[in-house]
Amino acid sequence: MADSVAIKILKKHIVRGEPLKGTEIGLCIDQTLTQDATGTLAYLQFEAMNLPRVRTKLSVSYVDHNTLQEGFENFDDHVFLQTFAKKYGIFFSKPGSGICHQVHLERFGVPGATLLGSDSHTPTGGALGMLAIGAGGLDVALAMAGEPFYLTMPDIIKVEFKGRLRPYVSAKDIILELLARLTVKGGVGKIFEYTGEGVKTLSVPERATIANMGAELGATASIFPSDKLTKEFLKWQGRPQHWKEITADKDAKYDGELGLELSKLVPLAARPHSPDNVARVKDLKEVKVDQVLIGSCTNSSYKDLMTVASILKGRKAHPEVSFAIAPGSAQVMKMLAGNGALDIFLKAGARILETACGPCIGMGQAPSSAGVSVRTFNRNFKGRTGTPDASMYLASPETAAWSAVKGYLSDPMEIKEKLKIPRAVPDLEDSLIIAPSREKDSSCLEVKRGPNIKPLPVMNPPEETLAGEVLLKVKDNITTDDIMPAGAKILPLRSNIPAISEYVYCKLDKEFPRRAKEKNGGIIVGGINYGQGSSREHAALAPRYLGVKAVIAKSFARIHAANLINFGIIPLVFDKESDYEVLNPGDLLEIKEFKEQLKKGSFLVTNKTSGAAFKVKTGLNERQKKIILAGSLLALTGSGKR
Ligand code: MIC
Ligand code: SF4
Repeated sequence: MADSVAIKILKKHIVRGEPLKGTEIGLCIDQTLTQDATGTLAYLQFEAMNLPRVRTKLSVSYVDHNTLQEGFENFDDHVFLQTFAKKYGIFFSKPGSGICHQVHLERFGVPGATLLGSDSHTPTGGALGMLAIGAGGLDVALAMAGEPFYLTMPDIIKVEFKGRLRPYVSAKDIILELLARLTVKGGVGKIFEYTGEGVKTLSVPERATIANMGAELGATASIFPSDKLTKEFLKWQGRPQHWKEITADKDAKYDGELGLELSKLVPLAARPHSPDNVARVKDLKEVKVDQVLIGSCTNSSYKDLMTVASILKGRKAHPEVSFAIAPGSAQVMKMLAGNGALDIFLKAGARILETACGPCIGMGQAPSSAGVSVRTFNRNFKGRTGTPDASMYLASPETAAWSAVKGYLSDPMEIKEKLKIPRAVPDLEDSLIIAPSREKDSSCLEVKRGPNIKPLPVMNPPEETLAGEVLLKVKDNITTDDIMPAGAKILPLRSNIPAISEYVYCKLDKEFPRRAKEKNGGIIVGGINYGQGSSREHAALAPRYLGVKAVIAKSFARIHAANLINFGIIPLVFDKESDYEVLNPGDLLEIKEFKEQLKKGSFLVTNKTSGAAFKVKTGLNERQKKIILAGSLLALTGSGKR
């Protein structure tokens, strides 16, 4: 049988079901990663499973999101994570070590392995030829406990690259082109597998940029072959033994395919407020820029930052541009310091930021009022910068650096000189990565928890009649940033569900939490692709804490739908999309004989306010129905009862 790279890895890891289109499969997970903003909950959930140690081949706990220590909360969380990691057999990557996806690529990723991470950009690992998937913290906790990870068998789409990028056009422009063609929902239920001659011209960090922003397409994963360039990268990382060749068979079958001629691409940018709102940089030259930020898990590799250094050498940032650079890892930072690039940045007038997510998640660097910010990041959702009326453009490091110099969004193809990127001299840096305790019995080790770490809420099973008011009606493509915003003020509450629930939907409707509590919970109505974006399970758990019982939408994003089910909120899909139009906030909805109707998977909903009735369905399988009936996945596994 001729297989794709994805199918080869899937076949080695499927422990439940068959790789048949549309059916549920259970995957054995080799590696997990968590980051601090989702990690504390994931580990509290793992703890509830009462196991002495993780059962994966490798688990890593990163601190990269909540690194601003304005109060005791974030540092307390770091201490919890570090002491937890030591006790339960998990590597701990300290703040300053770098952004989880960049560090994982450098130090831990293995071709052919499966990786599950409690961060939606985990698919970055696909650059190494691993099957890397983002999920909610509870799914990652279960994977650490040795349980399979369940998902609906995705379609495998072949993306064939032909030709080679021209100078000053980069991997970011490739993925922006795909976003322009496919939109933010174009990848839902799909794995993109990259093939073709063009792939051989892209190094692992360039592949990582593309795999990273597969998340913006809504894809389950993105995967590249593990070839000579992968071998070179791993050798360079001092891990040649981790390489093995994995390429697609010649006649491998795919569920769909598309092609891209790399030599035809030009620099692109995603305009506010969606990563698929793409235009040619050349056509945006009137846009005056107030801020340029280079970094994030999309574009902070050695290659990216040396490209920036080559452009900035002998040049200065425009005096009216606030310019900052955040290298992706301590390793990258050290190499930049060693080869003079840091010096170039400083001379160009750049501020050097910590090796962390930083401004990408609203931890500082909020733009000025109505300011224009050009960033090499992956998400430009409204308000994500921290400034509600700011405009964010997503672009390549080349475009960002050149725009910083010019003061306007500027096409780097205008630059006449050749890019000069010195070959990297390996200079590994692991001093911020702490290995777990090797003791066989670590039961005596203490996990330290500060007062911000609150126990998980208890979630009760559903009632016979599911009834509630429409608490909120929202439009298409609602993001988890809309549902549960991040930023320096709210992120420190990630370990405290009662406190963070006060911010649910606060940017769209400040009164939502009060109303939800007053009405004793209720129902949310949404449009297409509800819950796109991050994997934060807080976007399900906090609404659940406020009493939300169901979300009725036109369609859902994969990770958020799974998170809703895990926390006992039923995701329901309109049978007829036109029924969305006639629902109003405040309508009282009722589903009688809920359990009976759940068995069938379709429900009759009565609108007690208008007197009308309409049908909704759920694609839930038997396993997921059991979770809903138990009240939550933790309750089902017996670890949610106290
Ligand atoms: C993001 O980029 O939105 C985040 C912050 O990394 C999230 C995770 C989180 O909300 O903690 C993600 O992408 O999953
Ligand atoms: Fe961090 Fe931004 Fe990457 Fe999310 S997208 S992991 S916040 S750098």
